[in-house]
Amino acid sequence: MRIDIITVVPELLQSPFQHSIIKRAQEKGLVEIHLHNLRDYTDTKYRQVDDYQFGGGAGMVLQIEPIDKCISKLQLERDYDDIIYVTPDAPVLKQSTANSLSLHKNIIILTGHYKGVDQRVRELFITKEISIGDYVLSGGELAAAVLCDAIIRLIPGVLGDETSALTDSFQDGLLAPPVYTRPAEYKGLKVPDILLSGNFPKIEEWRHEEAEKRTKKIRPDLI
Ligand code: 6GU
Repeated sequence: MRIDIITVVPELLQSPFQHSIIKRAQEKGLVEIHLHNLRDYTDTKYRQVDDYQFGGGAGMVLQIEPIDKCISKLQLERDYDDIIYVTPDAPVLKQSTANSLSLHKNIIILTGHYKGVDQRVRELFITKEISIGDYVLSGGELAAAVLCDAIIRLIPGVLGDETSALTDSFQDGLLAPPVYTRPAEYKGLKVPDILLSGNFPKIEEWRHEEAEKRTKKIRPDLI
């Protein structure tokens, strides 16, 4: 899979992809991530890519021309399955969205900053809009990092144990059950006996029940 990210703050997107699972996914050749600085696609003085909004109001808006130039250049080189704009005024990211995006070959992610992008960008180029939750971040870069992480870990071969993504919270519509490791007792707090029993069908049953209990308590909206 190839992911092209268009941003005015590429620095914000460097570290998130340089560690752990996402780093190894790139080393294994399972994903390529390319950052594009929107300011490289303008000839204007001071490399300005934003301007005041028509009609007045606080906040700058990213202009269509540099975005057009950047996306058009990328589209000359390959076809894209989706051109995604990350923005708080969009449907919220779900595990099912990440699942289907992980099957794509090439995607572009456009990140907004300031007040967002000129509406015509959304109408002309964007095929999918995604928010990562009901709160506002100062820019779309961290949201793009979250989205990429959610997608990349699902690409076959990225996680060592192929089944581990399948037992994530949300994969079956439930939160994950509690997990424990050694020691079996710590300051009087014991690991549930069932997990030490070696009875794997019973353990699976227990985990499912705990997942249901947890979901009912913390996220009843998921039931
Ligand atoms: Cl995608 N961008 C920004 N700026 N804030 C957000 C968001 C995105 N998703 C939730 N809040």
